[in-house]
Amino acid sequence: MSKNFYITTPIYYVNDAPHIGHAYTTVLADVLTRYHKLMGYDCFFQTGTDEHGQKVQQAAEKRGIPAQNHVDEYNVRFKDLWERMNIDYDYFIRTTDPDHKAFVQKCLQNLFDKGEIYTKEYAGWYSVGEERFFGEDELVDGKDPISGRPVEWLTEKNYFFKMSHYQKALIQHIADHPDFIQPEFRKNEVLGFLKQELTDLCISRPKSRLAWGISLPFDDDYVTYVWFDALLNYVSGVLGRKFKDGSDMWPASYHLIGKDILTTHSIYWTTMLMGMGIPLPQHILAHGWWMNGGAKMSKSGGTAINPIPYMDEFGVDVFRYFLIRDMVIGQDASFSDENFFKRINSDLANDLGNGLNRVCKQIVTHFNSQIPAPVLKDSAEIELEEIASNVLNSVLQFIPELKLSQAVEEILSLVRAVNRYLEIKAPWKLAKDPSDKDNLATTLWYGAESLRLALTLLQPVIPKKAAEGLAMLGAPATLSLSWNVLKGGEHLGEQKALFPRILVEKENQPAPSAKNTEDPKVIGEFRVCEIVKVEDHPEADSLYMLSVHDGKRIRTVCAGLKNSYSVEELQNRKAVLFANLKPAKIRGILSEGMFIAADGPDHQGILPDASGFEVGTLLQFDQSKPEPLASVKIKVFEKLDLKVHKHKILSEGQTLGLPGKELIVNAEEGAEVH
Ligand code: ME8
Repeated sequence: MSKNFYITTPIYYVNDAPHIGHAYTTVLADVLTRYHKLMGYDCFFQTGTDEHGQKVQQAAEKRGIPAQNHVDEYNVRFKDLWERMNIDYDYFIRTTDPDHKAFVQKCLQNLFDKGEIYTKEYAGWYSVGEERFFGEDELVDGKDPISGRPVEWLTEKNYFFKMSHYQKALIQHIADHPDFIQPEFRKNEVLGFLKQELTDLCISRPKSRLAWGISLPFDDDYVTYVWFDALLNYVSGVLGRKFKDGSDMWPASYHLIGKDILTTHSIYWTTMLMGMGIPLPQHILAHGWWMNGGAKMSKSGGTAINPIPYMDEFGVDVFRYFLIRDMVIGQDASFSDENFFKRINSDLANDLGNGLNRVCKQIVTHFNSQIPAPVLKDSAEIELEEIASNVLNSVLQFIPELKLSQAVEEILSLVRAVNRYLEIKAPWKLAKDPSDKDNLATTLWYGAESLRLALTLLQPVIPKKAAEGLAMLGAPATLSLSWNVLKGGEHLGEQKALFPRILVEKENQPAPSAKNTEDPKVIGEFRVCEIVKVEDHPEADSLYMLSVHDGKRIRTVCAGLKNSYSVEELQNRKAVLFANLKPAKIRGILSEGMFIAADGPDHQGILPDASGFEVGTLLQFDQSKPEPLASVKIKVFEKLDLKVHKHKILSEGQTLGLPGKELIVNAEEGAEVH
């Protein structure tokens, strides 16, 4: 199988400033390129600007400057943003480049000579906004069906490309290449469109109406239709370029586009290529839209969000992370501060940042900043290594399928597994007993090595932060997807707080919605219970095996509380159980639920004081109603953002307890609750 990868973004109109929508497609291409490089592919990544056509001419007119000056200034806005976002493209194409213009003219002449382009008089409803004619039956309330703006009746002679000739061949191509247009439902949309008869494509504009474009080589009174010009960038940009193995870059592996330009790519572009006898790209992938307040983010609609302030305040990588993690390719996604803060705090500050700090801090303290070599390999280590290997395999499978959001979620599941492992092994406790030194060394090495792999896998998404994290762990500079890369004796690098928590003011938080299925109030069954029996876990030194009465029955719960409480202290104590957690075997014992506990200064768990509540009571966040709850996986629980504020347990500004009676925990302000 060819290990070459040529990926493109749309070339963006230089009529306005770039926004998050543009940033998204470009980050997506960058991340995919970096993943493919990591997987050993030879890659070429092209982006650029679409500089001709009516929109751009109008933008220049509005500024009162020649179009060429306007595009020379505005394309730089995109280049600057890509530099700021650490976009490692190989070539930035501008449609005003002489090479591109020459190629467009060559293609036009070639099609004209072959009789694929003809001239005819055309009359129709013309939309200035969309730069195209619409049929009477396409208008909505007499207006442009896309932009809703007025249309005008125009009659003019124009040049047409025989697009209709290729309708059958295109349908056949889509049938023969089921993954040509992705996702599947977009392919079906195109096939649906192709059920109607295709018309021919008007590829010219009279200069009397639009002067800013590439002149037709066979009629100097006309310029080329901007889409015919723009689409050719994908080929003109790689003319004469070769991959290292000598093969041509065209056909592209992937055209990444937003769903707004699916028709131009899957119908205009493909039939143009067929007409010219050039092979079709391998895949066209249409992603959804970033929405703001329920509407597509767009400059004209006043809903565009400028990415720069987010990056200035919170950093480039966390912003890249959010874009990649929060949009499932194909679906729309909503951009809001709330979603952004939540995602960064839970995934990067809590899970990744904390895990890394925990491991590094212990290595600094107990091994003089030198990575310890693993000595033992018990079932917990075997399990963690297995999780790491499964995560790696899933990620390598998700990437070629372009399921980036899912890939990132997999990687985070490894990070969470490391945090769980650390809680079970409790290195801070092992450190207290010199006879546990081997176990401590093993625990810290396994924690560090798993986090090294997670950071390596996240590198395409957060290149700078991943490099810093890997340096903190003393990992070699060359990225490696193998296991067993960290070497005992190597020094840790500079230690820093990689992902500071974003502090969110309570009053800025939106009203909680009880319908949200990820809402802690709805998913969490926080039940007061009594510990009736305390035993050591037969297989894990750091765990207790507790028999717990939940008001209805006795359950078994495994808990890493040895560092915090003696057997006597736990006996007959009331605690709060996250009771609808999916039962899971912990080192051979089925554990049905988990206690909630605040993080103490030495990572010991501090149980809340539930003595004032009846056994069996279902606690709630302020406004939630108790209702039967389905069991949830640990992953879901870990996403809850529970914190101590004024000795109470808060989630999204709401307090856990009963109406008028709050649950109290004797932990420090801001402590995490797990
Ligand atoms: O269409 N959400 O340029 P354009 C996600 N020049 N992506 C978005 C978005 C949103 N809200 N808004 C824009 C053009 N995009 C032509 C393309 S290609 C030969 C010519 C992204 O400046 C998305 O990739 O209007 C979309 O397809 C592209 O920007 C449109 O950029």
